[in-house]
Amino acid sequence: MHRVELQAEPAALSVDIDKSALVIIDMQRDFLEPGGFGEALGNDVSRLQAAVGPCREVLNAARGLGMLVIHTREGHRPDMSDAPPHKVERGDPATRIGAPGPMGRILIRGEPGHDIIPELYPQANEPVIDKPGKGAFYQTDLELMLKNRGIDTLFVCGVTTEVCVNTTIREANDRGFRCIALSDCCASYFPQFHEAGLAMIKAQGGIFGSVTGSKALLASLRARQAA
Ligand code: TIU
Repeated sequence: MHRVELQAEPAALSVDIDKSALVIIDMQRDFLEPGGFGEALGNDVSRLQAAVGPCREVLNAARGLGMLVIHTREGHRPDMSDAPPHKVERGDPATRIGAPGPMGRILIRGEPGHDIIPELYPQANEPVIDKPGKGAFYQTDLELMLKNRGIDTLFVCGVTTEVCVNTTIREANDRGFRCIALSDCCASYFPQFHEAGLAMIKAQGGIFGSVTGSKALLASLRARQAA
C-alpha cells in the first residue's frame, strides 16, 4: 500500500496509489493539432496545448511509480459502422467524421490524426481504449480492466474538460470509482467551459469527484517517496 495525502477540492484526500490509475483522455492529434476534428468543428486548437506539459509531468511520475496508465482515443472503425448517423451528419460535409483531412480521415481509427500526440505517446504496457463515444466506459472494456486490477481511484487528464473528461468522470462516478480531475492537465477550446466543467465536478461536496492540480499531486507523490 502506498498511501498519499493530497490537497484537493472540495476536501483533502487520502489515496492508495496502488489502487489508482492515471487515465489520459483523447490527447489525439485530431483534437490538438491543426487539420483535425477539433479544428473542423471551428475550434482554436492551440488552447489545448496548455495541458500537454503538465500531463507529461504527471505521466512521467505515474510511470516512475508503476501506476497503471490508461490512454483513450475517440474514433470510429474505417467502415464507420460504429458511428451514429446523427454524430456523423453534424457540420460541413467536407469536415465531418470520416472525411479526408490533412491527417487522414477525420476521427477514424488507424489514421494519423486519430493517434495520440507524440509527447504523450503510450508505452507498450499501457492499455489504449478505443471508444466510439465521449465517455470512456461506453461500449469499451475499461470497467473490466479497472476491476480486474483492483483500481478504485482515477486521476483524470485530457481533453476536452466539459466533453470527454466530464462524461468519463460521470460514468466512472456512477460505477463507484473515485475520480480526481487534474485541472491543469485538462483543457477546453472554451476557457469558460473548462472552468465550469471543473466546477461541476467538485460542487455539492464533490458531486462527481474532486479537483486538484498537477503540482499538488506531484508534491504529494514526492513527499511519499521521501518519507
Ligand atoms: N468537441 C469537443 O469538445 N470534444 C470532443 O468532441 N471530444 C472530446 O472531448 N474528446
